[in-house]
Amino acid sequence: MYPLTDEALARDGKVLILAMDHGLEHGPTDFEAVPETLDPETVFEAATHDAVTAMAVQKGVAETYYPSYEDDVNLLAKLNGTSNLWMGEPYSPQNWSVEYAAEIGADAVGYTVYPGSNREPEMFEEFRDAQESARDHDLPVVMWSYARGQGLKNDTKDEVIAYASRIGLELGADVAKVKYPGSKEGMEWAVDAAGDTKVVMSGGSKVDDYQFLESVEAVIDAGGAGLAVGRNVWQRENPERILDALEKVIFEEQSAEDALSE
Ligand code: FBP
Repeated sequence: MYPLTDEALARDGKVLILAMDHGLEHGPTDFEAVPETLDPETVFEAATHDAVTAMAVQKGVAETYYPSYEDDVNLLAKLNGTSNLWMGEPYSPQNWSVEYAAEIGADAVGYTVYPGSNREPEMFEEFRDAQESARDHDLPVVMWSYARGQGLKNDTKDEVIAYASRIGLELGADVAKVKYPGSKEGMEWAVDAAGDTKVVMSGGSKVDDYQFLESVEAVIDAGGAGLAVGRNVWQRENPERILDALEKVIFEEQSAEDALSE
């Protein structure tokens, strides 16, 4: 397995990706909870926190806002993405090339695949090209691996999540980002199935501090590398406080309770 470049995406083998591609994936309503977050700079500021190992954004946001943050933030170029307005079978077109992402200063690339979609074959082929091109540029690859489509609707059964993380290994991702299966045991299976591919949990919609940190603690206990999170950080009025707690749970392996009590 290709070595995950620690400086690019991880610290001490652990990962905390701050994702902000929601303007494309979900639309601007995601920013209503904290209206200042409609301005991407607000989220880039949050990403300067020591706990954040990379920030995931789409091309337009990277082009416009990343130059001011390139000294303080690692860029994870989210290469593909689709809007919520699209009602077809799950599919995510590529919006920028690996070459162009590297030119802008990307430290890593991210790519969504929807195993189980009728359009899975196309997505696998497109992922192949992006993954091989990322290898040429020495950029680690994060796969957003979401089994979705036809009969599968956001399925978080243990075997589906373990299958999703395994697909990350099979197709050559350095990190597989999967939905939380709901238990530490489910996550252990996903971690084991992925072999040397690191597994991170996808944040999901906002929940209270303890519930959120408890799931992150379970991921770390299960051998997961960490988290890729958006709303559970920047939909909070004080993102720094939750990032402080995440730093304790992910990098210092503290319990959710201890991390919140300080
Ligand atoms: P959240 O932590 O806010 O769920 O963000 C993680 C993420 O993968 C984003 O990169 C992406 O925009 C979003 O989730 C997509 O989630 P879904 O396809 O389930 O709506």
